[in-house]
Amino acid sequence: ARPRPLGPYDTSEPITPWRDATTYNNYYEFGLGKDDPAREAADFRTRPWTVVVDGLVRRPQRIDVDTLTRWFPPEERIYRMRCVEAWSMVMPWSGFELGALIRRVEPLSTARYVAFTALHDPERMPGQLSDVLPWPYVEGLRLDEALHPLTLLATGLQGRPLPNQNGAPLRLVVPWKYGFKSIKAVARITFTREMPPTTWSLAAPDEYGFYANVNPAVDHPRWSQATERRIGDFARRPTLPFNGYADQVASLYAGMDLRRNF
Ligand SMILES: Nc1nc2c(c(=O)[nH]1)N[C@H]1C(S)=C(S)[C@@H](COP(=O)(O)O)O[C@H]1N2
Ligand SMILES: [Mo]
Repeated sequence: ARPRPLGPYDTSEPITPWRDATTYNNYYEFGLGKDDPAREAADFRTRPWTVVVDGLVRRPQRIDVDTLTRWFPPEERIYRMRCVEAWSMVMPWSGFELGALIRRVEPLSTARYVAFTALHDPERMPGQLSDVLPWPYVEGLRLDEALHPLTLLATGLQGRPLPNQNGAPLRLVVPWKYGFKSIKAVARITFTREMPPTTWSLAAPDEYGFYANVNPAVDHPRWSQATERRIGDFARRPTLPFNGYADQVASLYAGMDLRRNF
């Protein structure tokens, strides 16, 4: 098949091979090693799967994940992904804009943030038997970040259903932020007035902030963020502000001190 023309949100950079994208993963619910999730999540059951939408919305509801994809047919978006550990990939996600779901549930005017909660089920996610992180994994966005057209809920990768190790059946993708913001196995989406807690800022507040925008000028306390290793490449490459999406998202942070709000 002829490749589809690239859209305004796509990168034309070479796609990370399937094998790397599905065997080099961070997913602490299924182990700490990069190759643990591919093995340990192999039998994870992702159906039935209900997403609870609640908090400050006019239409709180429980939605089956297959209903979501009927409402919002997934499209492909080829995005860069930059982990805070200074490696990166190029991922062709299938997904729909989180904004489409947000508009459908009608947030109240008091809603300022969106909180995400991953599944909490230690029998199915054995990593949750260890206290390496507080469980469940939680993340959050400001409402305007959540509404940005780059922000996706992904259900597929490289034209296939999302592999379990990449966050099936539903995973957030926020390509201008470090990878840990892109929470896997989303089970609950809650609209809040206050900034919600996030797993890595709870675990290590001086290392990981709420915003976590990719920023080559702000080093992690233990390593530089100025460069990254694209998985599959040998040489390192410079890391771009907002992971190369500055034209599209920098205005969200106008007037903010991004060294303090890291
Ligand atoms: N629930 C959950 N989501 C998670 C994580 C996790 O441990 N648990 N790890 C994060 C981190 S640190 C990264 S870099 C990305 C990795 O996504 P990938 O395995 O699809 O490349 O998932 C993020 N989402
Ligand atoms: Mo990460």
